[in-house]
Amino acid sequence: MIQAESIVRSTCPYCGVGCQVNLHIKDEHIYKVDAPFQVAPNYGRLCAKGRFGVDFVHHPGRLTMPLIRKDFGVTPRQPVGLEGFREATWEEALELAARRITEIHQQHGPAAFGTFASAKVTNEDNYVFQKFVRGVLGSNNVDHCARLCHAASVTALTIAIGSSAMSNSIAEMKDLDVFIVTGSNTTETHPVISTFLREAVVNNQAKLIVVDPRQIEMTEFAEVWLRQQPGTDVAIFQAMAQVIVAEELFNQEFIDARTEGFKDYAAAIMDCTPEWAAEISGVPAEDIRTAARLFANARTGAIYWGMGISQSVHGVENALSLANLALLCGHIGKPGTGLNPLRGQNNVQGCSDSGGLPHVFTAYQPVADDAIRAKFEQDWGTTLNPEPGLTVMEMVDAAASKIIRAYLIMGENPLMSEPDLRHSRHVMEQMEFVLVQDIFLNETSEYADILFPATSFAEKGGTFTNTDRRVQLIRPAVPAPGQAREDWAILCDLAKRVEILLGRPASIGFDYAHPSDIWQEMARLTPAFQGIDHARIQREDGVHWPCPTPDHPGSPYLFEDTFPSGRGVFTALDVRPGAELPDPEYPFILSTGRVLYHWHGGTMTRRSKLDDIYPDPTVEVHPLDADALGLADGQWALVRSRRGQIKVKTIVTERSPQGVVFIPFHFAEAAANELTLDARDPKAKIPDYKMCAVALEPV
Ligand SMILES: Nc1nc2c(c(=O)[nH]1)N[C@H]1C(S)=C(S)[C@@H](COP(=O)(O)OP(=O)(O)OC[C@H]3O[C@@H](n4cnc5c(=O)[nH]c(N)nc54)[C@H](O)[C@@H]3O)O[C@H]1N2
Ligand SMILES: Nc1nc2c(c(=O)[nH]1)N[C@H]1C(S)=C(S)[C@@H](COP(=O)(O)OP(=O)(O)OC[C@H]3O[C@@H](n4cnc5c(=O)[nH]c(N)nc54)[C@H](O)[C@@H]3O)O[C@H]1N2
Ligand code: SF4
Ligand SMILES: [Mo]
Repeated sequence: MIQAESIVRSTCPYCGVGCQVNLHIKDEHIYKVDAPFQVAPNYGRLCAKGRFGVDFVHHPGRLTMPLIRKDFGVTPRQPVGLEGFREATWEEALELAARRITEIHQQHGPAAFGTFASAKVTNEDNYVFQKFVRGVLGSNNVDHCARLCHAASVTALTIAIGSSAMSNSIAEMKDLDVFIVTGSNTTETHPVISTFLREAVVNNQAKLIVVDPRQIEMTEFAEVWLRQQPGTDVAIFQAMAQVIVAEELFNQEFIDARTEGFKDYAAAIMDCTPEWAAEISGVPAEDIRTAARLFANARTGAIYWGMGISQSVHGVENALSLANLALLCGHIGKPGTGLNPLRGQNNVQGCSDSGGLPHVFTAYQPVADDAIRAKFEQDWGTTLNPEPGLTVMEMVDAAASKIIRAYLIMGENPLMSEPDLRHSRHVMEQMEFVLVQDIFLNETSEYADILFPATSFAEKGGTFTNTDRRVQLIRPAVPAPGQAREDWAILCDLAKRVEILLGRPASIGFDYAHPSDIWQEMARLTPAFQGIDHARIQREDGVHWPCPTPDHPGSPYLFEDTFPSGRGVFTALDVRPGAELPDPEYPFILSTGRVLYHWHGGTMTRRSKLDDIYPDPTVEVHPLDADALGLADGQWALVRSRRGQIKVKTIVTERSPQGVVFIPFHFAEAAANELTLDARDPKAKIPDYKMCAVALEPV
């Protein structure tokens, strides 16, 4: 029941910190947001986005009716604004979508579908999404933005220790001793976490090692800042390991008890001296030694990382080089130690946990495992496809070669977030059917045949799982705009219609009364969730999975006694170059990423008052480069790569090193991904968003 004036507890819809918020409601409007002081993970703290950025909920651009493209069926399709769509009833839109999906299924089979789950929607929404795709369409082609995000970290951690989630909780941060922050602009991207990390330094004399090419704010708190050339992390971290081995600073007891491959690894990295790494990375050898000694001699040592590590053609090797360090020093499995990829989206952990990945059901149970598949088959009452599906960028490839003919997209904006947009757009133009489910019209849904209006986080119930695996509730606080409906409810209706059109004898089950029913089904099929239900999350203000039984306390930190794969594995690594290096024609390295006030493709923050604070697309240019180019602060610059060009406003700053320019990817009118390169890590298939070659000139 929504009351006239009330305060509704919920979870911030932006980043993976998962701050708890109080939404203050009057006349069906959120007029203020603050945070409860006694509650983890944020204890009263919020950043600008949580506090001021949820006004997108009431933006007049919210989708309120199902929309059908006026030139339905015409290919190649062109992007259209709202005027290119006509309003439809749910009945008509669902029926038409179900019919097209069924036709394509009958003609081309399950492989014709490419589907995008969403790190913005709830676990329950995502569970239903993948149940529909796997159980009804018979396809495992379901993936989401995690592929563009921590895919390399996930692959690396799976190799090293057999699990990919962050191993420690936010609550441990204030008690850190020594910690590394690398490839994470924490103050802008996980702002509330950054306050806990900074407190560890300021209040507890913890020592921070920052490894980042840009002078991000965290460097102000660092004991050591290693400012490397982009893309040279493996050299630095392997040289740190070499120092630890050469000076015998490693943890022999831990290595003997918990790891394998140490001898070979130690022998293989003998020549990777700090001097060798200095040559490759530009970081002074002595600083690498200092960092290595600090980390190895720490009482507890933790590593936090972000996209600077993961989004690289050698992202898996970058992350493996971090795992090696933790294993070498035994800095894992205790409070305040561990390997911590900071998860980005509010529910990116949860989307993966709920089965939004091509090779696994819920909580990483492989689709290729006969026993696991049999469990789901029995529960759902159908047979399931044992072949792992395609990843995001492989779906683009498959669509380009006409294997995939239909895209089903829920809560993602690939035509802003994928690299080399010109290519992605071209593929989109050729699709036979595009179904999008979103809260706004965005750059992707401009290509949709049918657009379903979804409710936002403020209008529905369910759970998000934050970066430290804490499952938390969202609650309906304001009414849905117009006829917008919950994502799971839309999917259930669609799935049932497709089942009937496909002539299925019985439904595999899409009759849920409430998101808690969906959670119950998911928990029943997922050992790690069996001790969690909505009532318990409400009682305890969030529960950390794994939590196998109702009396289990939940798991704030992992790997105390063992790793999921048994022993931790060392991997000696080769240093490999970036995919596209600067040359005389394109003399600068382009690094892309984020700023505090905006979110990804800008769909939400650019419809918020935050846009007044940061209204224009920008490029950071070092003063010496700006001088040479004749570019002044505030002047518009044309930035070109081999793929495209954009116009952005210059910020002259030493934040980016000489020879490197930084562009945030939040601005549709100057999308950074017009410039980026679709070069991927061979194992994780993640594109490199942190290094391609560009040229700049004043406009
Ligand atoms: N305000 C805001 N916050 C967000 C988001 C947002 O869009 N806006 N998005 C969320 C999401 S999904 C994610 S994944 C996270 C991402 O969070 P971050 O990973 O912190 O975000 P990026 O801006 O991509 O920052 C990458 C960092 O890597 C550094 N870097 C660049 N090249 C290299 C390199 O070669 N090596 C190393 N070691 N570092 C390098 C950059 O200088 C930068 O500090 O943020 C989340 N939080
Ligand atoms: N150049 C460059 N590109 C990058 C990156 C980079 O660092 N540089 N980073 C990559 C990374 S790490 C990520 S995670 C991706 C992010 O890429 P995306 O996930 O594609 O980006 P978002 O803009 O977050 O898209 C979320 C969409 O969900 C919608 N939405 C919000 N709430 C709801 C809801 O409740 N229901 C529904 N149905 N929809 C909803 C929003 O309106 C928006 O359209 O971008 C990647 N792309
Ligand atoms: S730190 Fe993240 S979760 Fe917390 S208020 Fe900011 S955007 Fe929201
Ligand atoms: Mo991300």
